[in-house]
Formats: sequence, C-alpha cells, structure tokens
Amino acid sequence: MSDGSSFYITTPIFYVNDVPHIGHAYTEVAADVLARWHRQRGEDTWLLTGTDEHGQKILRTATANGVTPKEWADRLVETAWKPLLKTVDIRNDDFIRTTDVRHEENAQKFLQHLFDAGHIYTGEYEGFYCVGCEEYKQPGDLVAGAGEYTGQQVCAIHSIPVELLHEKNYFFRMSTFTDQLLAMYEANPTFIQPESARNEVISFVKQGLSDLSISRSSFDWGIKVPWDDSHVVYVWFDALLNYITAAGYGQDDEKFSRLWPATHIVGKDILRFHAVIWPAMLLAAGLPVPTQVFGHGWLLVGGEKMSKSKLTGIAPNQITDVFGSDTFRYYFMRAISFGQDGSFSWEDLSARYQSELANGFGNLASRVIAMVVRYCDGEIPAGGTPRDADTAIRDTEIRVTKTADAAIDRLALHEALAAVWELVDELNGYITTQEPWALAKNPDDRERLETVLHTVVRGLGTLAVLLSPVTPQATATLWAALGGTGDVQDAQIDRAWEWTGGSHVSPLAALFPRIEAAVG
Ligand code: ME8
Repeated sequence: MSDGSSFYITTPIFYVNDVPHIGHAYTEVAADVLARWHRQRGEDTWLLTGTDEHGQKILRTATANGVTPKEWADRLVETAWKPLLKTVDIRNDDFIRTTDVRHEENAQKFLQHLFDAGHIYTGEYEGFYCVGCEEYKQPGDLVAGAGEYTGQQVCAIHSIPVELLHEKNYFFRMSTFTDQLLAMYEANPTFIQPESARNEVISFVKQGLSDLSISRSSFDWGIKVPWDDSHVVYVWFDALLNYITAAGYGQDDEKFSRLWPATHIVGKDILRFHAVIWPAMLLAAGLPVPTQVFGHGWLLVGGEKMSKSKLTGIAPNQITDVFGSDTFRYYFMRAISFGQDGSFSWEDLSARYQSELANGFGNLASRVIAMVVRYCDGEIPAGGTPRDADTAIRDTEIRVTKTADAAIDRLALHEALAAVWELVDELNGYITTQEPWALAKNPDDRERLETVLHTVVRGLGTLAVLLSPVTPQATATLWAALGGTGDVQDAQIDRAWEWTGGSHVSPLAALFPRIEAAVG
C-alpha cells in the first residue's frame, strides 16, 4: 500500500471558531521546521494543516452570530486561520477544511467501507458529552464545579457543565482492536512519543477499550452517515479522516500510496484521539497506521495552560509585529524542549532575542561581511594553509550538521538548534582569538588574514543552511549577502558544510536589529 517514499507531516486541524493563539502557532511552527528540514534534505515532503469545521460547538457559535455554519467557517478561515500561516511563515503544501467536498465524499467512502466490513453497529448512547471538547465523557473525567457551577459536575478542561445525551447512535467496534493496538505499540516503540506519552497511552489501552459512538442525530451540521442521512458523523471521527482525505484516499491512489502514512504532530491534549482511536480506525479499514504520533507539551503563560477559556491567549502577531516571524519561530523551538511544557514570558523572549539572535548570530554575520568588505573589497578570499584553529571550525561545521540532522530524526528540535548554536559560539570565539583586525594592520599577515576570513565565511554559510528551516527570512538575506548559489532553502542541509557560492559578499543590514519598543 505505502511505498514510504515521502515525508508526510501534519498538524491538528484547528477548531475554526477559536481565535488563533500562540499555542496553535507553536504546533504549526514545529511541523513546519521539520518539513522544511526534510525538504532541504531533498526528500519528497508534504506538510498538511487545516481547519475542523463541523460539530455542535461551531453550529452554536454560527447561530449565535446569525450566519450559517458554512458562512461562519468561510469567514474565519480567510480572516484568522490562513493569515496565521503567513504570520509565522508556514510553508504548507495543502490546507484541508472538513467542509471540502474532497473530504466529505471520501470520509463517507471510508465510513461505508467500515460499515460493509461489519465494524459498525446501531446502539444507544447514554452518558455525558462536553461540547467544548466535542468528546464523550466518563464520570471519572468530571470534577466538581466552582462559582456559578457549584454543585454541578463540570468538564475538567473547560470548567463548564457537560450535557447528558441519550441518543440512538452508530458505534464503531473499537474494543475489538485493543490487542492489535497493544501489539502495534510493542512492535513499534517510537510510534507514540515522547516516552511519557507512550506509557500513558499504553496503560490506558491496557484497561480495555470501549466501543465508540460515531454518529449524532440531534443536530445536522456534519457529514451525513452514508446509509442513514438522519445521522451526522461524530466530529472527531470526521476530523481524523482529514489526514487521508487530503492525501488522496478514495480518489487518487497514486498520491495516497506516495504520501501515506504520516507523522502527526499534536498537542498532548489530543494524543489519545491520534494514538488510539485513529490507528484503530485505520486497522479496521486495512490501512497502514501513522508513522508516528508526537504529543508536544503545553505553552504556559503565568503558569497556566494558555487557552481562550482561561483568558490568557496571546495572538501570534503580538510577538511577530515587534520581533518578526523568525524570532517567534526560533524562540519557541529553542527555549522549550519539544515534548515538555514550556512557559512563555516576554522577558525571556526579549533576552534570547538580544543575546542569541542579535548579539550571537546577527552580529557575527554583520561583522564577518563587514570585514570582507573592508579588508578584501568584498572579495571572498581563497585562504592559505589552514592551522589547527581553522580545521577545528571545519570539524565543528561537520559535527553539528550531523548532530542536528540526527536530532531532527528524533523530533528533538531544541537539540538540533542547540547543536547549531555551538557553531555560532565557536565562530564568535574564533574571531575573538584570531583578531582579524590586528592581522589586517600588518601586510606580513595578509595570508593569515585571508585564511581567517575564508574560514568564517565558510562557517557563516553553513549556519545559513542549517538555520534556514527555523529562520527562513534572515537566512535568505544572509545567503544573498554571501553570494550563495540558488536559494538557501534548496541547499543540501545534511551536508550543509559543502555549500557553494560566488566570489563576493554584498553589504548586509542587521539581521536582528535593536528593538527599542517596550513590550509586554
Ligand atoms: O483539538 N500549548 O482543535 P483545537 C500548546 N479540532 N499547544 C496548544 C495550546 C497550548 N496552550 N493550545 C492549543 C482540536 N494548542 C481538534 C483537532 S485533529 C484531527 C482535530 C494546539 O483547535 C495543540 O496542537 O482545540 C493542540 O493539540 C491543538 O492546538 C488543539 O487545537
């Protein structure tokens, strides 16, 4: 079925009526950095993102705003979700909406297939449902309400009362896949990451799975169940299918076999849907399970998970308007160990901008280019016989490229960046000890000066290639100033040190200029 020839990576499809905040942007950036890195290795890469548009929550908000749910979704996709991708510079290959015909039609094919194969039966659902989560809840998922909800049982995530449903529904025989899932987790230890998430999922599945209600009949905003149009498909069952309907399932077999399976990057809140329900659905359909499901941690603001309901949401452009999209991308990938929770603060962001991007990387680039302009009329010198200090820089270029490349395969984005930063620091240290400005004063040191400048130009170009997936704008500017060949985003990243370029540099404005405005 799958030829495994591509690197297909996805973000969750976000609920269209939420306001995009830095949590959503964080997931987008992580998936985008991974996609850009793989693309820069020359792999056939496909990044999918999109919006989740069916279900009761969206129907209710649209009605409250006096428009149809489709009009509501159209408006938000154009005014909020697609602009988010521009704000943080996402280079996605596709954008799927669950109201796309390609999704609705092929999701129905999938459902019909499961029905015909005997995986679906008619039953009665009686129990709790949280419209905020769009999730059926067990009594153990609820907590005692506070404030206006004192005395009631509320959803632990949304702190609002759950609804009691009593509906005739269609059920997916998920329970029959318990053993197959456990065997799959066992056979494929990297299927669920990080390790803590894997352990949690395994112990959950070991308790035995229940069957899953996969249709609703009390409202009609959704995909119609193909054999019974008085039901719509449960919104999560519908949403998970986006990953295959966007990849050609049911309509383009060649594309589907090239792309599927995918690596899913999700927040840990929705890990179980992706690591339990989704592979069970695929097993039932006889399709390959995902390559990997990675559940990243929460962004915390003031110690709380950032979400709209907690009123701590920060719009991504509050950050990018001041610092630019490169800084947003760099900061969240560098400051948070991917997979762990991480606290956001304006102070930390400003401090890292100043010390790492402006002083560490930006200043290095400006100094090197300025010295080549000043001492060599902009011509990049060929350099003479290297000394140990020069060879050491070369060795570091090779070492950090390999370390970062291997970290990307483990989805350890922060480790990849930390490795690349060793080169930033070593280049800065090398300039300090080699003192090219002192060499420039003595004509006898001309060859040595040229060797030093040659070495730092080479190192800087390697940095441009390695940082291109994370800071695409700054590195494109730097690449142009270095006279690099073609686009930096096409330069072979797993052999970054072999980059090629022209013979001259051109002047470079500060990559990360001083920011005067007070923020926060
Ligand atoms: O769950 N920190 O959509 P959603 C980090 N439509 N990431 C965060 C975050 C935070 N504080 N808050 C949100 C849905 N996220 C479904 C998905 S997929 C088939 C259907 C990110 O709009 C994180 O990726 O509620 C999380 O998993 C996702 O937004 C939830 O987005």
